[in-house]
Amino acid sequence: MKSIVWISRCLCLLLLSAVTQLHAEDGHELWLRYAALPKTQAAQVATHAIDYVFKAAETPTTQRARNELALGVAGLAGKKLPGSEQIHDGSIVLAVAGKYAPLDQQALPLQNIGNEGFVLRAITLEGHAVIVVAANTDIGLLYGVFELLRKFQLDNALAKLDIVSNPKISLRLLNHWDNLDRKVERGYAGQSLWDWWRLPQYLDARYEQYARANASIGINGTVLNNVNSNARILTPAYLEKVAAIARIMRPWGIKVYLSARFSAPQEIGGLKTSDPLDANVQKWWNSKADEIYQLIPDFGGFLVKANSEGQPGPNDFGRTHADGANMLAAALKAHGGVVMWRAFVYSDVNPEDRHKQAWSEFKPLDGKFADNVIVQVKNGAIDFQPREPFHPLFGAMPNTPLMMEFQITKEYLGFATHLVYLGAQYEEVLKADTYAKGAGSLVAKVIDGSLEQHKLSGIAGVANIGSDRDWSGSDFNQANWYAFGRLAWDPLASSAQIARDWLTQTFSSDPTFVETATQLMLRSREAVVDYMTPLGLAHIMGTGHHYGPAPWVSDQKRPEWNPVYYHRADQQGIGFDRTDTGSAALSQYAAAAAQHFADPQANNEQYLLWFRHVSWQYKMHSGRTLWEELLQHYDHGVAEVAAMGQQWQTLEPYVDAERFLKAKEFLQIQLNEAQWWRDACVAYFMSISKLPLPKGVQAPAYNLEYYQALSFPSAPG
Ligand code: GCV
Repeated sequence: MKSIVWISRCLCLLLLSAVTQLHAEDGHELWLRYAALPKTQAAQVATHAIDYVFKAAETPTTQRARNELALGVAGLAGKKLPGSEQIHDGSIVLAVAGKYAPLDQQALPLQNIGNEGFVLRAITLEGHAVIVVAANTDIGLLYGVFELLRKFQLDNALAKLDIVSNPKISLRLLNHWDNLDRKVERGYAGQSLWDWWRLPQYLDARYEQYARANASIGINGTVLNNVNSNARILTPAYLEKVAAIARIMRPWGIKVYLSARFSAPQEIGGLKTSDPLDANVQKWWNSKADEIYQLIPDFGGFLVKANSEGQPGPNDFGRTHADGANMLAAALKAHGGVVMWRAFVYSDVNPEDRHKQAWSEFKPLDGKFADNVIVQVKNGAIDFQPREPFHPLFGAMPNTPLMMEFQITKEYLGFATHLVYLGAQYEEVLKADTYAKGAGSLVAKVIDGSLEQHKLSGIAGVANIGSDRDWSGSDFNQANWYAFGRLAWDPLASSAQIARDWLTQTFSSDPTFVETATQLMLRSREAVVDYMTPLGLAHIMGTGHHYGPAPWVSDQKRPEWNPVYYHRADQQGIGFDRTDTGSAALSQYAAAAAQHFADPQANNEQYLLWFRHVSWQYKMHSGRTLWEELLQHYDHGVAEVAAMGQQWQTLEPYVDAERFLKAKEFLQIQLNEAQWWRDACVAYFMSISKLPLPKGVQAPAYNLEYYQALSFPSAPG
């Protein structure tokens, strides 16, 4: 049977490639394929890329910028791009400020774009119509080249090109939850990229490819190891390996950072304590920092998970998070390094609503952190759920720079096989209004530092990258990596436009393809909310591995690890009362934000069960009861995935066979699992509410016991 399936799959692939005449691709090239453009577009590029004139110092970074430009033009327009000393009509001028007097006289707005920005402009220079890519630094130039190549693929108006761009956020980082044995915590794309065993002698070609891909979307830092960290990463042998990776990242403008284990002074330093106020501990970290900077002069700094889920931290010694962070910050200060201190803390011995605990612990520390500390806050107060209200710490710590932590890997969103475009989720959070300083105090403005004029600003994405050929476990998961980078550069950008850009670069510029696939991606986020956790439900997935539904689980030692802690369903109703009659977590938000989330008049039912416990008979805006509405959402979620599958089917003529079939098969997995989520949750909530299914609503395929008995000892991640 298996071999019949296999043979028919191969035949299908062969047939598809014959029909589509598109060569098979495996996703390895990401969005940097530079596939040949349609004729008229290619001709346009060719007229704007006659040759290039280089007016900057030769550095490893400018070398990469020139190579990239040549590679891009060759692929897109089928044209060799010669270098030239002389400017012609159609030259591309690559220039760094101060290196080319005629360009400096053009009064380009270079003073506004800092060290990483660029100006892309079609101008007349020395009597010739040219496109200039100008920057203050070589890295700005590299970013400008990537943007120009993007424009070649997306834009029809190259003669009017006029872009002034610089990143709004200074630290734009990936966080790898990669262990030293190459297992990736919550990773669904194979092993860790970092081959620690063979480093530093063997340098896998993928390190450079990784750096290039990140640079192309403006990511400028990477934390190489898991926040549940192993102190061994700080030993001399490992630091040599880290230094080897750093050398590859450097020309692409990417700094390396490490997750530091707070108890390292005891574990690898032979000290009796790791108390941050102990002079010997400070000394140990100081000399560790000196050692690191000897090897890696541009080392970025430390990321720390402390006193969270069993990790060591300053509380172990009766000290605060600020004491711990400041001690590490002091060690890094002279070298220009930063400490990213995570606010993801909650404790099983603290009876307070988990939603409230980070705020309760960190808010009193506002203003107590050193100036090279930034506090890293997850987008929501629980844990990367399909939908969460923004974390109440955003807007609540005006005297402390806060950075965003998004999750790109889909721990709670169906792992690698579900198609869920996270750009939509990121945009929702970034554009949420904290009302901290009145209307318009967007989360984006908190983290880009503009709301409180902080110099330090940052955003991190928990990476979805591994050793799989397609890097991210599916082609569509690459879109989440891409969207993260683009939103890190410009947190107010449109995720819909980013999806269009990604689709064009990754698959095809055909307008029918791009529009249909964009719609598919945009509906995917709401679909997953509906088939997993509609109307503000959260954290009702399988225990430990987090795969599949398990709203019935109530036997975990820590109360807040039980799904029943979150949904609180009983025969009368469902939801977590976080208003004043309950945990009062709502009061951690500014009044206007709280009203938006939980006022029944505010017409916002997305968060209903997150903030309120309501009767099954509660009247929704639709006129349905809550019970009916819940069922309606579950059904809608499944129907949406079915519709996404149908939409994808219509796109077959535009996509190469291998990637088409993979997405098609994954969408079928997603449909089966969406149905499973819906059926298991409906069966469970029915058993609690004791309510019948309204007429026309399909009964779950199996009884509740069937779903409860499923087990997945080998689930990945
Ligand atoms: C790295 C959740 C995840 C853990 C993760 C933790 C964190 O609890 O399930 O795998 O640990 O978040 O963000 O620290």
